[in-house]
Amino acid sequence: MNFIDEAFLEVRAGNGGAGASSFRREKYIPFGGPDGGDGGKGGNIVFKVNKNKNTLIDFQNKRVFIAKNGRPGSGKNKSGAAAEDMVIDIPKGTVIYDDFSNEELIDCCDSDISYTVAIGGDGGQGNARFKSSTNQSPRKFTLGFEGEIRNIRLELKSLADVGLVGFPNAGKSTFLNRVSSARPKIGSYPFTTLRPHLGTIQGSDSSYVIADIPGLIEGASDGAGLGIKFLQHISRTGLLLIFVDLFATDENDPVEQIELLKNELSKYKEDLTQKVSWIVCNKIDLMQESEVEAISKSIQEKLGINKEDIFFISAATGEGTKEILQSLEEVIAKEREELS
Ligand SMILES: Nc1nc2c(ncn2[C@@H]2O[C@H](COP(=O)(O)OP(=O)(O)OP(=O)(O)O)[C@@H](O)[C@H]2O)c(=O)[nH]1
Ligand SMILES: [Mg+2]
Repeated sequence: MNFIDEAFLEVRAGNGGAGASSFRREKYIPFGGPDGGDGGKGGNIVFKVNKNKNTLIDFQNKRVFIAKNGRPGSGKNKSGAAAEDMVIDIPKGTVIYDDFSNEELIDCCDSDISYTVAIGGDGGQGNARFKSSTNQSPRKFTLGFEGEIRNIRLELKSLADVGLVGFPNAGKSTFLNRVSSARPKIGSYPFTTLRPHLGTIQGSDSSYVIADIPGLIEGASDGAGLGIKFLQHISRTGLLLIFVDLFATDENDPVEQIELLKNELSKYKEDLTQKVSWIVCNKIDLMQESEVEAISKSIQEKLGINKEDIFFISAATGEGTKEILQSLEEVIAKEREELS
């Protein structure tokens, strides 16, 4: 399945139905009054969160959505029927923007609410409404109003609790495979992961979601590699795990990797270095214990990062992963408690 996280749509609410111009015609009543009914309202365009959806793929081909028009009014003072709303299902975490002004219209976090984005036009008035003391038989009626037309952009931002960031090959996907039932592809080449993957971790008391996103490289904020657009998926996570490849084949030592990554994170529009982040040094199975000690020290000293915020693991063997999960569960539980 392809992961589509952006879509451009044109939505057209329905037009209102026209009012009717009609006169009562009954046997033995020669001058029946006006009895044209009003037109019905056009359908709204409504977005609704559907828990079973997790991508915007449905919108890849279908880009224009048109709600039905209201029915016209008719004689005998009958109003036209209002059109039903057109309801469009979207995944939780979709943000809707006006594509012209770029204004954020709606942030669809809540699954129980419908979000109206374009309003259907009101129906026109039938001639019965125009009857007055001076005009007993008006022919006048009005047409329905046009429905709103909007060009919108949908952007999907995952609602994960934890985001994994790191250079390609650092072992982010290996980690997610190990700790959750998500199965992102693992490969010994850079950019194995081309789209975000979400994994649910079942803790002892609660569960939480980790997002694995494609690797970042130096210059990603200027478009290098796959760029930084995937950072939108972790812009809502409370916590970042910055993955360091202890066995990186290029020359970047752990301290340099962290500096480079933080630099790219700081260039994202919502400066992501403001988030709580922990350092996860991966692939300790390939290292000597003394090397690990030295690396931990230099991260603490050179970057001023607390010892408790640095983890050493092997995603491949599972060593150290339990400790991270435990710490994650604790802080997430605390965070949720504060929010509730
Ligand atoms: N020895 C060892 N190898 C590991 C470990 N974790 C990952 N690897 C290997 O490192 C390579 C990259 O792993 P991935 O999990 O695909 O890395 P990634 O960070 O998801 O990479 P991208 O998706 O390209 O960003 C694979 O060949 C893994 O088998 C580890 O703890 N120890
Ligand atoms: Mg990967």
